[in-house]
Amino acid sequence: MIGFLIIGIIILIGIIVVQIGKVSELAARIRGYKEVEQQSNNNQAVWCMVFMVLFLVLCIVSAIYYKNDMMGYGPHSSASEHGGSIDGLFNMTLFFTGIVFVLTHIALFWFAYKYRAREGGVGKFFVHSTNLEIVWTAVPAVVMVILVTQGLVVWNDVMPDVNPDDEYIEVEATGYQFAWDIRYPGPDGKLGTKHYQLIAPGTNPLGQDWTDPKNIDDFLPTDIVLPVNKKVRVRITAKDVLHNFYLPHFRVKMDAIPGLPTYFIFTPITTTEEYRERLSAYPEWQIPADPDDPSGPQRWEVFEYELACAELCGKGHYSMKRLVKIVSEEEYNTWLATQESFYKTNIRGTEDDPLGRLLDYEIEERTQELTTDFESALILDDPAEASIKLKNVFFETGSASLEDDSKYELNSLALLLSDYNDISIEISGHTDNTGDDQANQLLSEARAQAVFDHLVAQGIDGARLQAVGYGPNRPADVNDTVEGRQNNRRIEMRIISQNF
Ligand SMILES: [Cu+2]
Repeated sequence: MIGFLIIGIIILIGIIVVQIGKVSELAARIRGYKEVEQQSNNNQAVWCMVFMVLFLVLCIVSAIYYKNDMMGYGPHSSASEHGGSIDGLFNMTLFFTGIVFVLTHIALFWFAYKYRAREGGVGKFFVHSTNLEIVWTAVPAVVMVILVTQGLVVWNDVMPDVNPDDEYIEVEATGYQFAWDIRYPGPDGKLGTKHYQLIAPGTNPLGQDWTDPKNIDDFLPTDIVLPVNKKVRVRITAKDVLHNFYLPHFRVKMDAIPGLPTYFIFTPITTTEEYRERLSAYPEWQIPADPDDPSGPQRWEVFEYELACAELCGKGHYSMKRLVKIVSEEEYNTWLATQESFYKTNIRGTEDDPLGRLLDYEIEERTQELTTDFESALILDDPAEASIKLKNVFFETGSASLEDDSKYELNSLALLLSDYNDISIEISGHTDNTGDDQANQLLSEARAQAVFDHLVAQGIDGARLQAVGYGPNRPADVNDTVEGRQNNRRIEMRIISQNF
């Protein structure tokens, strides 16, 4: 409806303009063309001057008005180390182009005013002016040289790759229609290899090669979290069309090209919290973030850095957003610790898994835990008081045959016993109280014996080991919950003698 009204109004205005034209034509016929034309030329010349002044004033006023929303001004000084030099370059370019902008507009409209058509006016005609040509060639050339040289200086400053001995975090960003996959290298600090033929939507979005150990700990987080004041190298690539990795607050912008990895190196210097603090001083940011909830948090309180795609890559282009969080080193490490590797959460144990074993760091963690338990028992006045649960020894249900995964814990225990070769231990089997007592008793004995046999097979002297079964008689937990019963079914060890 409103659309029709607007079209109607436009048609009416058109008719009015045509009618006014006809009226002035008639008036001209009455008064004489010359006089009307002169009057019209004078009017238009004055309007040109009015337009020029209004236009320039509007440009300057709006630039000042929106200053605090523009990168590089107000609260938006760069949040990265190199960003300042890019802002400087931008300001220098703006300075020169600003002068040209104002002067050419003044000249354009002033000439239209000054040299408007007049009765008997004749244009000055000249064929050639060497001086003029020198001036309009030399002045832009000098300005261009200044801008390009400065640009090169900044480019060389911003773009060099990392040195091999630099300390930096490498992160990978892969753009696709319409999102980013972010990959972190995990504890080994190295991103694993990929191959496009391994890409499988859902199960292997990046085509990681699971036989490469560097891939095993790589993780794909939702947000980009980075520690402040640490150099970051972003590997940038794309899976389908051109995208562009754009972090406006950090003055980072680099094309993501399928088949041609690019990179950008930057050092964030302002945490998200500090940036919010900065914004909080500006009235534009002291308004409710949600206009429908005036008592809710203010704009500055919910500010987040973001990653956007700056390439028009398709109809979902606008949705390629990821949050970027700059935090303290400490918070970063806490966050890192909560991230699970993609392999571990999505691949392990599936048919795509070529490995089927514990990861090195998990073995390391388990060994560490057992060693700590063992060594803290040793320093007790009576080490025999401490029962050490072998948390990672598992049996097949109802049987005394060890599951394959138990070997890691038992091998660690064997190593400990070789290190502390003056120690004898008791290995005890325990069950819950479900089922027949006699059967439970036998099962606990058989399981303790299985551990005994495994240790002997590892080269531990059987004389240092005692296998005992306690059946359900020494519960570690209650027997009326699933969890409690599970805690009761266990293998424990106890240091029973030590010959110093
Ligand atoms: Cu895109």
